[in-house]
Amino acid sequence: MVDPLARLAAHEVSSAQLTEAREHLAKYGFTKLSFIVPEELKEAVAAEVLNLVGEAGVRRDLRFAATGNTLRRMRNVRRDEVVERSTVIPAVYESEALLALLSKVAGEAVLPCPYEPEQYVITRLEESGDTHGWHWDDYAFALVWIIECPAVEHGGFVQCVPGTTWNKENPEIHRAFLAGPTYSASFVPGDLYLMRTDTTLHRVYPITGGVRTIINMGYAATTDLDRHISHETMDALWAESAPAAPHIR
Ligand SMILES: O=C(O)CCC(=O)C(=O)O
Ligand SMILES: [Fe+2]
Repeated sequence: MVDPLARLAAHEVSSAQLTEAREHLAKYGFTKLSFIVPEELKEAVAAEVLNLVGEAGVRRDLRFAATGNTLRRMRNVRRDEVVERSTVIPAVYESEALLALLSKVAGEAVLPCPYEPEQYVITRLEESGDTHGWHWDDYAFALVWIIECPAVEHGGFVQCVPGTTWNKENPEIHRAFLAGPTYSASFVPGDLYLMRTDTTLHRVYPITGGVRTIINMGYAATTDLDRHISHETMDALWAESAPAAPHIR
């Protein structure tokens, strides 16, 4: 079998593709990036994700005051469990070849997240009403790999409001909606997208059928390394056993 990471190092993308992606990211807060890795690597990552989510996933059903009490109803596998049980995913996350391509799309350095629990997480939406509700992320970028996804009739598509910022004490997400247009994008298994997640309010539309499985790889911008970042929503989200409604006010 060909080593999927060797394939990644040799993977070529055109400067036209990178330029188009950079412009889309700057305008819409996200860009589809399905060309950024070879198909063999997508297959290897998908195989590890599906294996992990079957073995180690934990159901969550939480609301967070820090994002205006929006819902997280999902199954997750945390970063530590991924590291223990897989080989390809941790290596891909740190791949210099991938980081260099992402940095070209972002127009600035895209760096591994200094806070390990936020480096990657697997999320599966599997029951009617499951959703990753409106939120911003703690770090600047997310690379999301779509492994399984229902047809749009059953929800599961991504919505976002670029150019918005997160005040954790007073999130005012309704004001963020009024600040600019909300964009919606659907993806299919095998797609990847990059989002500027600290300044793009985003969610996954609730599903009414099918299964949606992704792995989200979180990355930092240079400015994230200098400022203090609190991790309360993510720490609660990925806690060992989901506590009863920890953040409801
Ligand atoms: O599932 C997605 O497409 C987005 C996931 C997300 O926003 C997150 O994990 O923070
Ligand atoms: Fe997010």
